[in-house]
Formats: sequence, structure tokens, C-alpha cells
Amino acid sequence: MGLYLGLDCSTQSLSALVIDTERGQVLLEESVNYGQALPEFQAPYGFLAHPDPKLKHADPLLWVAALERLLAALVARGFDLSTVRAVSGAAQQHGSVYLKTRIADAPPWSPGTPLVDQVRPLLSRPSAPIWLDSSTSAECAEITAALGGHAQIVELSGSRAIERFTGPQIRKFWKTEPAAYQATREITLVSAFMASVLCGTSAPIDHGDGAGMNLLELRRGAWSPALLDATAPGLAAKLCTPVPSTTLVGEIAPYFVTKFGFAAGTPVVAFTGDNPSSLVGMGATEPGSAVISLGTSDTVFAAMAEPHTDPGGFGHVFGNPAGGFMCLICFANGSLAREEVARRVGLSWPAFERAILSESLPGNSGNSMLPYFVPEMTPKLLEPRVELEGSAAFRAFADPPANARGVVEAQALTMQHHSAWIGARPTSLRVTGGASKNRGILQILADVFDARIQTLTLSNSSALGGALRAAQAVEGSTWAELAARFAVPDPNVRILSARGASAAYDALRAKFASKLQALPTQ
Ligand code: XUL
Repeated sequence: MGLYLGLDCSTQSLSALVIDTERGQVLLEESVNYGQALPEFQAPYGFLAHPDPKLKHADPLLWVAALERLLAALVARGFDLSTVRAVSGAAQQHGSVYLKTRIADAPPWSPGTPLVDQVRPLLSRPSAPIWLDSSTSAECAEITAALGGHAQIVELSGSRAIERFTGPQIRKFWKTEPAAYQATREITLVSAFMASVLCGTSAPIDHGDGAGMNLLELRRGAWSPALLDATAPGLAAKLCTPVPSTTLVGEIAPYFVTKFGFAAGTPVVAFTGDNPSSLVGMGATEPGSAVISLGTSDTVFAAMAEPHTDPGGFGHVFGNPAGGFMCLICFANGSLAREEVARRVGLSWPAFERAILSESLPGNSGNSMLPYFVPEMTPKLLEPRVELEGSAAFRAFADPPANARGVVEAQALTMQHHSAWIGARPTSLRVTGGASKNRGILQILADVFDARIQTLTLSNSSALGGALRAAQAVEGSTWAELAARFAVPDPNVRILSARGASAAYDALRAKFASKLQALPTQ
């Protein structure tokens, strides 16, 4: 029993959460927002500005600087980091970091020099492509052709070749910057990079996040020779051997002992992707309950006993950190789209909630929209596509209640449409992420899915998943025990489908299905 630290390196912030397994409590949460705390990186939303809207890269040093800020903030709050028994964490998926010196071969971090100045000379590429990048369609097509078609890649890796996935990004790097690729000794994911920085050595990629690379052979949990060959020459030598997510990958580096007061030898458990980590934090590691995460992107995910795949080609299969597999469908137009509609119709967030709950009705009086304000991954749209159908005011973004309801109904209906391949319709959904505090959004999800909605008392399920994974690895507790104590549904949130509401969506469901099928997806 003791204290465990979970970290979550997400698109816009780095968060920490500490649990106490003896008391069954979350002791503290802390977060560093990149835009606000580190304006010198000129990445207000966590990525660098670029004239090409398809290109989305971040500076890996931003995450290193945020780590120092976050640990300093914990210490400033009076938290004694020497009481932490183990650390684990998660990060935004798919993003990749390129090093010309493996962290394992770099000199030990020196406490006298800021960490960013020690990591900078190790990088062979100053920026890291992240999950929002959609600039690798040509590489996806090349990898697909080399493997003999979509079906072959899906069978091996659990997903088609996908623009934001790491393999196509690596291929693009090799094609466009062959000398820098040649000079690269190590390629790692954001999750394993953060673990590597903490340990001062090269921490391996785990099966949960590794499955989001188009390189891992799912069933074997090993790099696929065929996918490595189709991606870039000499790639195998640049990757660490992937490991199960429960692996102890190292001990906290002496730098963090001297500077922030960790106990020497504090174990670090493999970091994973934010979605696999949320599966743990939401108490959903067993098949049967589905999770909806409402964040910068919206995701729908669930544990899976067998890695069956999406015939439509949009869904993915990743490793479940608790063993086995999980499925995931990701929608880029999550908060980005909700916030854009709220901005256009001038609604504050509380007014957006009221507009849904008391100023509009299920089915939205026939007003509907396609909600793709930024390029979308599910369905695959390389350009934004916003189409409104209904009253003149609705079409002009001049009917705030209908426009607010319209974007959320569209998101819920598309989530339902694109997750049908998972199997049985869920009767209960666990919802997390910033927007899960909005009861209007929760009510629409309940009505569209005709399901009971639960939220947890905590909203950062990814950081909680990190802390739980650290505890599980050290204490050997079962996932079910940990979930029962920490992934606790909020007793104040029990949202059921309103009577007749689901039927109000039947016509709209059919309309969306034909609209989505008719989209000219690439
Ligand atoms: C999942 C995905 C996103 C990122 C966001 O495939 O791309 O959910 O993990 O952090």
C-alpha cells in the first residue's frame, strides 16, 4: 500500500495525479497548460504553427519543460515526492520523437543544467509529428500497396495505414529528410519518450501505444518484419523491443532525486497511450462496458477479448494494458467542433448546456448538420466539411439552441454509426473528458444510444490510469480491486434516456447513415 504517481502528457497540457492505495483516495491533481505556462514555445494549443494545415508537429522539448514545471508545482504545493512508491503515465498517441543519441547512451542528466538543454542535442529532428497530422496520405498508399492492400495491414496491425499513425510518419521523414533519418538512432513514441526522460535511459514502447504505429503485429506483440520493410530501411534497429504495459522499464533518474526529492530507485512502469490508460482509469478493462471520452478529440473505446477489426476501416485495435485488446474509434471533431459552434452562435458553455436541456428537443425539429469543422479521421475527410440542413436560421448559425443541439446530436449519431462494428449495442456508457461535465451533452448521448450514462468522480481518467498501473505493477492487486476503489461512478450523475427520445432519432439515424455512406472519403 502507498502512494503512486500517474502522469498524462496530452495535446494541450501535462497532468499529474497521486493516489493513496491505503486510503483508497486521490491525494492530489496538478496540471501544466502548455500555452499558458510555457508561452516561449509558441504553441498555444500544444503544437507549432505551420502554413500547411495538414502538418501538425510539436516541440518535444515542450513536454520536457512541462515535466520540470509540473514536478516543481507538486513540490511547491508541499507534496513530498519521496513518498511515491512508483510512477507510470500516458501520452497522446501516435506522436513520434527522433533521437540521434539513444537516451540510454546519453550522459546521465546533470542536475546543474535544465533538462531541455540536455535533451536538445540528442534530437535528430527538432519537431515531433503528432496525432493531429494528416500529411502522410502518399505514404499510407505506398505502405498499403507494399503489403498488398488494406485487409493485409488490418489483419497484421489492427488498423489500415492511417495518416497520424507513426509508421507512415516515419516513412515521410525518411523520404523527405533521408540524412536526418540516417542519423537517427532511436525512434520512440511520446509515451515512451516521457518514460525515457524520467528514467534517463531508453524506455521501451508498450503494446497499448505500440499498436497505434502500423508497425506492431498485434497477435504476437512484436514488430512486423513486413510492415518495417514497407515503412523505411533500417527501421528495426531504431526501435526498442516492445513490451507488455505492466513492465517495469527503469528507475527514476538521479536528476529527479536531487532536484525534486524522489526516493532513489523509485520504479517507473511502462507509459502507454492516453486511450489505453483511460481504459484502466475508467475501470473498463473487462469487455462489457464502453467508454466515450470527450476531449480535443472524441473517442469511443472498449476492451475486447479477441482483436476483431472494423470492416469499414476506421476503427482500430490496440493493446489493453490489462492484457488482451481494446478497440478504439477516434473523431478529430470533438471539442474543436463544439467550441467552434458555441463561438459562432455566441453561447457560453453554461448557456450551451441550457440550450440543449431546455431550449431544444431530441431530433432538433428536423435540423441536422455534418460537423466536420477540421479534417476528420472518422470518416476520413482531408478537408473540413460542414453542411447544415433545416431552417434558414439554423443554416445561418443564427439559432443558438438548435445549432448547439445540432453539433452534439451529429457527433452522437456518427459515434453510434461508426462504432456499430464493435458488436452488441451498449446499455451503459461511461463518459469522461472535459465535456463530460456538460449534462446537455450527456443527455443527448443517453438518448441517441438509448443507454444509461455514468461519469466518474474524476475527469482525468488517463492520469488515473497511470497511477493505477503503477500501483498494480508494484502491489500485484487485481484490476477489478483497483477499479472498485478508484474508478467510482459519480453518484450525482445518473442520466437515462428520456422516454421516447431514442425513437425520435430513428429517422435521423437512417438519414445520417446514408449521408455518411455518401461522403467521398479517400
Ligand atoms: C487516438 C488519437 C487521439 C490521441 C489524443 O487514436 O489519435 O485520441 O490519442 O491524445
